[in-house]
Amino acid sequence: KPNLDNLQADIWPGLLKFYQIFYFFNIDEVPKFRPQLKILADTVITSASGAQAMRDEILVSKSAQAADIATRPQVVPMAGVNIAFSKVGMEKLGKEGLKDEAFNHGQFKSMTQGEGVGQDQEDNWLETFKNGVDGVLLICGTKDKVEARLKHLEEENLGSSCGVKVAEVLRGEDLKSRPGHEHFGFKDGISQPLLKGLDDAQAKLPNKRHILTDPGTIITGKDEPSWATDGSYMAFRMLKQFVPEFRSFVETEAPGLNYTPAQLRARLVGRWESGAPVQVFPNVDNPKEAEKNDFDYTEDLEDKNCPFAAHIRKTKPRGDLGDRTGYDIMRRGIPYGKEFVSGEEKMPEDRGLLFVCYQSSLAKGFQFITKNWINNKRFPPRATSVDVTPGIDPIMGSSRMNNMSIVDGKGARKSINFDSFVQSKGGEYFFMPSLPLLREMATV
Ligand code: N7H
Repeated sequence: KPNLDNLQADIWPGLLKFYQIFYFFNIDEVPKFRPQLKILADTVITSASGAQAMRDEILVSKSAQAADIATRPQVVPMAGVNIAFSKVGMEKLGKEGLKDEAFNHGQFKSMTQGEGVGQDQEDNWLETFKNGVDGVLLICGTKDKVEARLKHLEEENLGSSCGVKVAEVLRGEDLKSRPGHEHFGFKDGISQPLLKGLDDAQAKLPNKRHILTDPGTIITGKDEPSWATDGSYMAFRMLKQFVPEFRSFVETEAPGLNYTPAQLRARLVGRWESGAPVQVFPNVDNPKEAEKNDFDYTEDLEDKNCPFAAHIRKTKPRGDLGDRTGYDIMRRGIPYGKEFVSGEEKMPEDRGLLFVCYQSSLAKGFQFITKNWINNKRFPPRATSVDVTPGIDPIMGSSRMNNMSIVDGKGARKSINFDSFVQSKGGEYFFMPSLPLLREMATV
């Protein structure tokens, strides 16, 4: 069980994010930065236990984060801060020896240079991420407080007199008209691994999955040097979403598949826009069951309700793999850019997801899911027993000219083709150290 005073909060239980700033930086002068890092570790960084206390105080209404905008005034203004470092950043601060190969190669190499994980187009990457960054500060909470916190940090602990130089600042915000949803229109953040010893009470609640995940899947422990205990690898990805393109694709394809556009959309993701799982509610959305997560695919061998390639079946195959855990990620992203308005022309807006996930091994987390599941047309393997090739995840599949298998509204098996609706603008792999490790890095 991790020490909650040592663990940074975004890993678990998660920093609350109505608004978030990602402050990417490079360390120019280590001796000047070290004392600032000490101050950050001692007085600024939010620990898991600190966040738990904040949550109790802040969320007057249990459902405030997901609830309608009208309930927002119940949220007390707040800001939480976490910090993570790339391989180069860790080394500058004297910590070598983390074992994760993808982390050590960096994301640019892993995702663009043919190591088989993804097919990111180098041209679409922000220069900042091509060049690499040493670290990132995550500042999360309510807008005014988060902006004020950044201003304060820039005056006190960041900047040239503190040995750091800003590389890129990205801002994400919960969608105003549909809080808790992402740009394609779907409720996000419903299904997360529940950690043994930490989430046991949650796992007993109605609608939750009762399966508990070993915390070692998300939080680093025995497979890394002892100084890395109570940390986690963080994969950050800036993922641009082509929303008008996604919507018009669905409108065009739905009639030929004997579905309404809403039914087809639900089958591409595996949940309706409300969040209700299409596996359990195949015909119409059921917003009352938006949070339902205690379902499985075992009884749906012919994938009539939920296509094998649907985003959530690809990324979390549940019973398709006999419910083996060990390949879980803790997702902590936030949308960026303006909300879609209907009637919008194609491509006017840069909008998408500032995707973040935590895991104790990128090889078993982000990289594994991307390579072996999302972009593997034969996954999940159970499909082969009914002679079906599932195809590529329609939400995250990275290549051009993807296709997936889908049973249409009249029960006929069909195949649909699509270019990806999400484009990577780059990112980086980071390590998020425990608070004691931050203090060690701050002192030599
Ligand atoms: Fe995904 N989307 O809007 O379609 N995702 N995702 N994701 N995703 C999920 O269950 C989305 C991405 C996972 O436990 C939901 O909380 C979009 C990457 C996993 O059943 C929706 C993007 C990776 C789950 C979306 C994106 C994953 C999941 C349903 C990028 C990993 C949990 C809400 C722009 C490599 C599955 C929910 C489970 C759920 C969407 C990216 C993985 C709506 C738009 C890169 C593991």
